[in-house]
Amino acid sequence: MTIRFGVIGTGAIGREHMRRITQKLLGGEIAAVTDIDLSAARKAVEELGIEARIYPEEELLADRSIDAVIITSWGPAHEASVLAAIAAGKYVFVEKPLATTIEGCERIVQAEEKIGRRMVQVGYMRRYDRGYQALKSVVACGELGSPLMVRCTHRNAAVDERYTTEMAVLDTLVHELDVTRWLVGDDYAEVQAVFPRRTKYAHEALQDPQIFLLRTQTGIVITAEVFVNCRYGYDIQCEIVCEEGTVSLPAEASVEFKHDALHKRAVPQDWKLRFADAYDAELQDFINQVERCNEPQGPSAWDGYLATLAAEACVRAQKSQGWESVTPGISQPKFIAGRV
Ligand code: NAI
Ligand code: NAD
Ligand code: ISE
Repeated sequence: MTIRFGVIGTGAIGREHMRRITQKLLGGEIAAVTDIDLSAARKAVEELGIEARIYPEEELLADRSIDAVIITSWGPAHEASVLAAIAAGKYVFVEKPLATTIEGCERIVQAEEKIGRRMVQVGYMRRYDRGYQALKSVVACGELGSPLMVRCTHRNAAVDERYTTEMAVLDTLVHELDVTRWLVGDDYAEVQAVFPRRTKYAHEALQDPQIFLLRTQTGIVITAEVFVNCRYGYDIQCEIVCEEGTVSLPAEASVEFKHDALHKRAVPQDWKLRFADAYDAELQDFINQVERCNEPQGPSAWDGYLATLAAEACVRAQKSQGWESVTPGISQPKFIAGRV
């Protein structure tokens, strides 16, 4: 059976996901597309040369021939689309963040809870990256002893004028907030933000770079740097320091140059290339599960809720510059496996 997808939001990543489902992955087709700007949806369909229908979101969700939706609109629009899709009985793959507010995430967790089974997978694709998976298995096997500290770096080459200080958390740091608790198997207790000197390349309203300190419930301390105008490219690093050794994210495969007395290596310029295999793997897994009428197995609405919960504490910490606690207001639904 081929899964018929509806795509909501045809910006940068919406078009990327449409292309990978059409040209690379097995078992899915893009059958319907919408965007708040319908001409953007039409352009995306024409560029890809597919037959998908183009209509407003309400009609897309009412279309019984659509099995699942991919929500790739901007973050603040996710909640309304996820809730409407669950109500229409569609499986949902939603890009991160699940929603930009804690209350919005709670409403989504509760909507799934009413149905009593998972319908939602969140696009925290790093869990499907082979480097992160290798890191997790080293920590889990216990060979290095318990993890004590984690050092993360998240750098983008540049951002545009619409990118704000809060987006450094809600749009960018959320990846570390999700993947680090998954790596070390522990939840966050408190967070703090520290602002270094600003780069001259940040626009006036943006604090860049930023550093976040996170303490987990068992006392692991994570330092996470977000620097979104680093100029030289897309650079993601992670080192876990344990009692008897350290383990680091492997450098991605890229050519090395030896030329003119220098030894150089190419740096990816954005997320599209750096995590291409992980995006393929997360969507293929989603398709495979939906095809078998199974619940999605990737990051859950509960994972999305916990990432936004920690993100909201980080936004408070940006303002207070003190420690802020991370306290869930709802409990984990029983049908979501009890893993961190
Ligand atoms: P974008 O700005 O390029 O595209 C967003 C699209 O959504 C635009 O075409 C816009 O017209 C449309 N849109 C906005 N509100 C809408 C609504 N209510 N209904 C329908 N369409 C709507 O943004 P981009 O970079 O594609 O990001 C989209 C989402 O993907 C964000 O949630 C972002 O966090 C996530 N993302 C995830 C990445 C990852 O590594 N997992 C990488 C890049 C983006
Ligand atoms: P984008 O701005 O390029 O695209 C967003 C699109 O959504 C636009 O076409 C916009 O018109 C449309 N849109 C906005 N609100 C809408 C609504 N209410 N209904 C329908 N369409 C709407 O953004 P993007 O870079 O493609 O990011 C989109 C999402 O993907 C964001 O949630 C972002 O966080 C996420 N993202 C994730 C990764 C990742 O590494 N996982 C990378 C990039 C983006
Ligand atoms: C973008 O939305 C992503 O998710 C990228 O992975 C991240 O590096 C970037 O900062 C975000 O804007």
